[in-house]
This record gives sequence, C-alpha cells and structure tokens, in this order.
Amino acid sequence: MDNKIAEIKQQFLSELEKAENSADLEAIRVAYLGKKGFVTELMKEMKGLSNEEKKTFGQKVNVIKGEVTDKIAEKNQELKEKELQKEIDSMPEFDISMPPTLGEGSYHPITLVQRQCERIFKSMGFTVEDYAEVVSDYECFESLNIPKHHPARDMQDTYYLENGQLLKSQTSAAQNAIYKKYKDALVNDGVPIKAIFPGRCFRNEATDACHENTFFQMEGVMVDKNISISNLIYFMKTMLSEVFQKDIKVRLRPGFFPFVEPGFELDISCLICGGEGCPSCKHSGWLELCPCGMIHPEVLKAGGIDPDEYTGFAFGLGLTRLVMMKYGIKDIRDLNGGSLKSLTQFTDDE
Ligand code: FA5
Repeated sequence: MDNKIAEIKQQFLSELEKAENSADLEAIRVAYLGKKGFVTELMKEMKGLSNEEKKTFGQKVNVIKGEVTDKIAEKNQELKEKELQKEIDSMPEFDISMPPTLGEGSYHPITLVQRQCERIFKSMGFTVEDYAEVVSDYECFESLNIPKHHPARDMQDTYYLENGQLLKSQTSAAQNAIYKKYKDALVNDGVPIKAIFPGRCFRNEATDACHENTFFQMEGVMVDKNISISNLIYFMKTMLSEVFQKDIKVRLRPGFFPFVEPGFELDISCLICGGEGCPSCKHSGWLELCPCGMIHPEVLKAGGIDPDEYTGFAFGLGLTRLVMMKYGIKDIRDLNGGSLKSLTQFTDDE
C-alpha cells in the first residue's frame, strides 16, 4: 500500500510539473481528487484491512490528499501569476510622458473670433485689456451712472455673491478702471484712450437660441478731444467688414443705456436667414449686436476725466452673437455645449 501511495504521489508530482495552464491543472485535480480520482480510489482499498490497518492507512491517504490539494492550490497561484505576466508582456508599451496620440485640438470659435477682433482693433491703435470676472457693484453699475435701485439694473438679472461682489453682467464693468489707468497719459501727454476689453459675462437668463446665461462681450472705448459719433460708426463698420470679409448691412436705432448719451443699438442683418426672419433673430431679420453711444459725462467724471474737455464713445459688442453670425451657428447653446464634434470643425481661417 505504501508503495502505491508513493507511486501515486510521484506520478502526481510529475504531471503537476508539466501543467502549463489552468485547464491542465483542472484535469489533474479531477484525475486525483475527483469521484473516481486516484486518491479517492485509494480509500476503496481499505475494505479488506483490519481496523488497526485501516486507521494507519486512512491517515496516510488523508496526508496525500492534503498534499495533493495544497500542491494544486500552489500551482494554481503560480499559473495565475504566469498568465497575468504573459498578458502584461503582450500589452503595448505605454509611456506616460508621451504626448497624446489623439488628433490635434482646435481653438473654440469664440476664441478665434475674439483674436480676430483683437488683431483688427490693435491694427487701429487700440490696446487689449484683460479684466476680472468677479467685480464690485461700483464697477459694474454705480460708476456707470446706474445707482442702486435704478430700473436699468432690471435689464441684467445679475448673480450676486454673498460678499457683495457679483459676476460681471457686462464688460462695461471695466470702463472705470480703464479710464483711471490711462487718464494721466491722456491729460498730460495727449495720448487718446483707445482700448478694447473682451470678457465673459453672466446673467440669470432663460436660455433660448440667442440667449445664454454665460456669453462673451467685447467692450471698446475711445476718449480724446472732439470724438464724435462718426468715429464710432467708422470703427464699427471697419471691424465688421474685416470680420465678415464683406459688406454687412447695419442699422442704428436709438437705445437707452445710463452710461451713454446719446445711445444706440447697432443691429446687423441676420446672416443665418439672410434677413428673412428665423429663431436666431427672433424672426425680425435683424440681430442686436452692438449697443453703443457717446460716453455719459458722469461716467467720464467717475473715471477722473473732465467731460468738458474730453468726449468719447463706447460700444459693447455681443461677441458670442458675432461668432454665430460668422459661422452660421443657429443656436447659441451649441457654443457652451462642449460637443467636440461641433466645436472642432472650426479652424483659424486667416
Ligand atoms: C450691454 O451689456 C451694455 N453694457 C452694452 C454697451 C456698452 C452699451 C457700451 C453702450 C455702451 P446689452 O445688455 O444690450 O448691453 O448687451 C450687449 C450685447 O451683448 C447684446 O447686443 C447681445 O449681442 C449680447 N448679449 C446680451 N445678453 C446676451 C445673452 N444672454 N446671450 C448672448 N448674448 C447676449
């Protein structure tokens, strides 16, 4: 009997040695520990033995059974590790320091048009200013001749922060700081203030095809002696014809803004429907693009500039709407939607 146990053990070890994968191992397990396996069959051989012999033999069978079970478990672990290593080895090498192999990114259409406008205005002697998105009530309203409780505030449903500051609802919020920054050069050296300041604006708007709660404007101001409305019209027309590379139909309507006097609304003929009327232009054929006007004397005064000596114009171009017109984007929400499929089709065409 001892010989038989030794033989089985020997045979088991040599078969185990040859097992290459978990399927081989399972076959060995069944061959030795299964219902009709070598180890199980050994128990049947106890039948003709005396009680004392049964006890000794039983113990030996249990030992080999335990050994076979442990060795199979060990081999199972070893094979699993080997299989994992094989899988790792077969994977392509990944170098974390390599640049991504995805296609090249592209600029957002708003960035493209903003940069184009910046280039055009720079070529006409304007500086490009950057300004904060969180501003004070003074910057956004009071310095612009819109005191507390003025009804003009109702036009811009503003996000106020708990600390009393607010999310800029119009790029005009930078006007006061720009006047203060350049007034000395204007007064002492006769350098006109010519600045544009593009920026993101926020209003608690119900969104539709032409309104978003987050959108871009581009403000522009020019202050010097004898600035008139003709200067304003010249700069706006030059900018629009450069952006669209064609003659654009514009119209001026009277418009009220407390920080300009007189004030206008500059509309352009809707380029999406060709002026026929569509949801993008609220079926009017015209798109309100650029409110503008002559800077109110009180606003100049708040910026430290003497309104009796200097005059100026200001405009607040709806940059997001300009982008819609330029690229024929029918719904403003596509611009904030983050869909790379729609946004990556724009390239800098200059
Ligand atoms: C203003 O914000 C004034 N600060 C503009 C101004 C500047 C007037 C300087 C005079 C002198 P208004 O609220 O109309 O005005 O907005 C200006 C432009 O921003 C609009 O013509 C429009 O093109 C764009 N705009 C306004 N609200 C939205 C919105 N919710 N979504 C997208 N564009 C908008």
